[in-house]
Amino acid sequence: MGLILLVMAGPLQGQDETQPLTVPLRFDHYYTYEQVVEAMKLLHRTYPSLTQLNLLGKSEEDREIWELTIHNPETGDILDKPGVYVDGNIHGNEIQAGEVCLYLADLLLTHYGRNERITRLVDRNVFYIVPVVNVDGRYHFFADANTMHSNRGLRRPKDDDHDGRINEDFPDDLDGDGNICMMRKRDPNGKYRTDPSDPRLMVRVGPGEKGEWTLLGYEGIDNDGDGRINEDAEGYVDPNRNWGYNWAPPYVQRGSGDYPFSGNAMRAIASFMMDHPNIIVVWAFHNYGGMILRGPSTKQEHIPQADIRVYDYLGKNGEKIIPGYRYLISWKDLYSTYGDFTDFTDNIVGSYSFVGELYRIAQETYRSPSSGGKKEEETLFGGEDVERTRERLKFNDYVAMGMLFKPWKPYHHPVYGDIEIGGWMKMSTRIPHPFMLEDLVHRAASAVLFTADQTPEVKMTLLGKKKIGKDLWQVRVRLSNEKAIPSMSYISVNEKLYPKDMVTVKGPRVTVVAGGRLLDEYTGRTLYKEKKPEIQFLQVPGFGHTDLQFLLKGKGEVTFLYRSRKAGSRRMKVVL
Ligand SMILES: [Ca+2]
Ligand SMILES: [Ca+2]
Ligand SMILES: [Ca+2]
Ligand SMILES: [Ca+2]
Ligand SMILES: [Zn+2]
Repeated sequence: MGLILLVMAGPLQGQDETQPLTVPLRFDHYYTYEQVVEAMKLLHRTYPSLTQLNLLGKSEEDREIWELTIHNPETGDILDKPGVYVDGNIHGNEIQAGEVCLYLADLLLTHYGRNERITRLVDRNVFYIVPVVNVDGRYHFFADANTMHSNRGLRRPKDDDHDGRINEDFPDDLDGDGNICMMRKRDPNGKYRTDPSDPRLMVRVGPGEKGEWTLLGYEGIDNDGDGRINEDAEGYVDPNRNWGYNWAPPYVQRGSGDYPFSGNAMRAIASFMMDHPNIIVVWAFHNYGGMILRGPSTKQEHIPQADIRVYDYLGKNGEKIIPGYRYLISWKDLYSTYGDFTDFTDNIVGSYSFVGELYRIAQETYRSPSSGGKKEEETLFGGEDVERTRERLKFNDYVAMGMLFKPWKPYHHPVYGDIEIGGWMKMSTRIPHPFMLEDLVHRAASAVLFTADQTPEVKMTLLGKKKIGKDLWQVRVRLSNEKAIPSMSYISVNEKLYPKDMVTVKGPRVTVVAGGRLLDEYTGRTLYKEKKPEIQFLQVPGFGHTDLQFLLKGKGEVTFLYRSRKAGSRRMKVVL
């Protein structure tokens, strides 16, 4: 018992700075911001030929935002492979998202050359991994006393209560335990009474019942003497409402910032993405709720059915890879948000994007299968359910060794007088206890790898070559793709986000007389392009193919070159 407590106590504080980091990385604890950076540098040092470490920019408080690129340069140029971008911790308090990214990097690198599937992925794809987007948020989440919800936003100075002072009244860790918990005061007119089955828990009083407690919010005093408590903490700019697509000002979308991309990290990542146009899959990890979300983030009608089919295929497989997670649509199944990251990547970068909402609090159970009661899923959106909270308290006691919930303790408050401080601690509720972390990071990384494996793999083959006259040839070329994701998204095609894929035909002694899309290989029906038949524009669908037909005059060698922004390039030589 002593040993278990010793091992778990360090990690639950989030760090064990006496232990040097080693590869493979460990996922039985959470890494501080500094340790995440150290871990990325260590992976890069250990696998220099498979990685690049890029400094994307600096945060509002001058912390470094790092990106780790994983690919095998021996199998092709970096921009010539389907790019998979994965990030986490854009909300500073959503820390396990960073561990998912680190785990993914660690898994790819430590298994390269030893595991066939991983080796293939590293050879065929390129992974861009940003474990911590909101670096100040993660730093402060570990370094300062927090609730499980605080230090979410960017550290952009903002006067929340318009009193001319900035960030002057944070919550305060009154009892000095590193957590911002709740304050409660005995009050016969209060809205809460003690739960008879667990005195730590309060339940709302019913009509005609007598109250016992008033809840006074998070721990804190009136730091600036303005008569209000905890009214102006960091920010608030929400880094996931600050992107330059479908952005809305703060009176429409709380926390959107002064203008799109006003956050340093947003600007740095957007610019990185513009420099890496091969990104076709995006994963952004958050907590919590156990969801795999796709866009749009507000009600928009422009997403083509053909893209939705791709999303459904990937999302439904994701649901199976992470048991209990649900594949949902952001605006429809949750709520609408403006200036969202994945709306930006879907509609500007032209990727297929998912948000992984990590961790189901339903895993915190203390119940035998025969005891009945509500199903875990039924409590997911239902808010706080007393029965579930009782169960979670038992989970805290008997499984998490009391590390999630702080027992109520008396405290003398300068304004409220005699109160009690207690409740769920910062490393609870949204974040799994470290003993559950390894399962979480592995399954989330596996969902990413499933989508990476489904990025387009275009093959160019000669479908037919027929002499139809003197020096006149009919040549058919097939571009096929046996993966689920097309060579470019249908949004990208419809909204003309960038030029379509191209096939160019060149031969020193060959003229392209005609060329176009072969619609039916049996009837030969072809949609010939009016001008410049030697350049054809196209998209290669998922689980399908696109055929071209050319009439070529001349003889000798002719080269067909396929070039795609996201699916790489292919070259084929044919001799007439
Ligand atoms: Ca203020
Ligand atoms: Ca405290
Ligand atoms: Ca105040
Ligand atoms: Ca104030
Ligand atoms: Zn989030």
